[in-house]
Amino acid sequence: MPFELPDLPYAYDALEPYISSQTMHLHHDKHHQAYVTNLNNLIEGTDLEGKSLEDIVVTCWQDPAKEGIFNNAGQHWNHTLFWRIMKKGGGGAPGGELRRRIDDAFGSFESFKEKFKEAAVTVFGSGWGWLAVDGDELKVLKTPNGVNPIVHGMVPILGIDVWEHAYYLDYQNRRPEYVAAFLNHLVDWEVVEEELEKALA
Ligand code: MN3
Repeated sequence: MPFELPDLPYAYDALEPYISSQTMHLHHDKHHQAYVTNLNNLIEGTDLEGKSLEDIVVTCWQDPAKEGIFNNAGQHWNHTLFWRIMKKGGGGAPGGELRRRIDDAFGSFESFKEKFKEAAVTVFGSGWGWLAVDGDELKVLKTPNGVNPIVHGMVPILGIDVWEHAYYLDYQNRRPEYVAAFLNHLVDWEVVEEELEKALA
């Protein structure tokens, strides 16, 4: 069964005015679709066919012969999480266990936001900013290109795409504004909390 592009869990214009329908169409229908198509073509007929996406990412990490597979598999994983952890009318602050763990790890939700913003804004070139579970702890980190924290043994529960294709039409070079809009208006903290529960299970 080849990998498939997941549908967005909301309409293409649901995240306006923070992310335009035009960006969502290009980003989901063209960029994410291309990662899925390339991944399927690259693994067809190899021993990776039929393996889970996580297995493929971890197996191909730092294997120069499998760099193309790694990049496309990582990006398929990353975008699949990215669509799910946003919603119309998102933002605000998390509650429950997630909030307790954020306060424990970063001192406060405000300092978590500062740390996450700094990580995402300072990715040099293309990459991702993350909140991830590392053992029993929450960590903020950034990764280049399509690298996913699972290669470092962590489980990401929130991620922001800071490749220019994610924000250039809407924000041009103003990446900090895009990251702030993501945190303040788009993050679906309920889904992030579900991801935390899965990661700790
Ligand atoms: Mn992208």
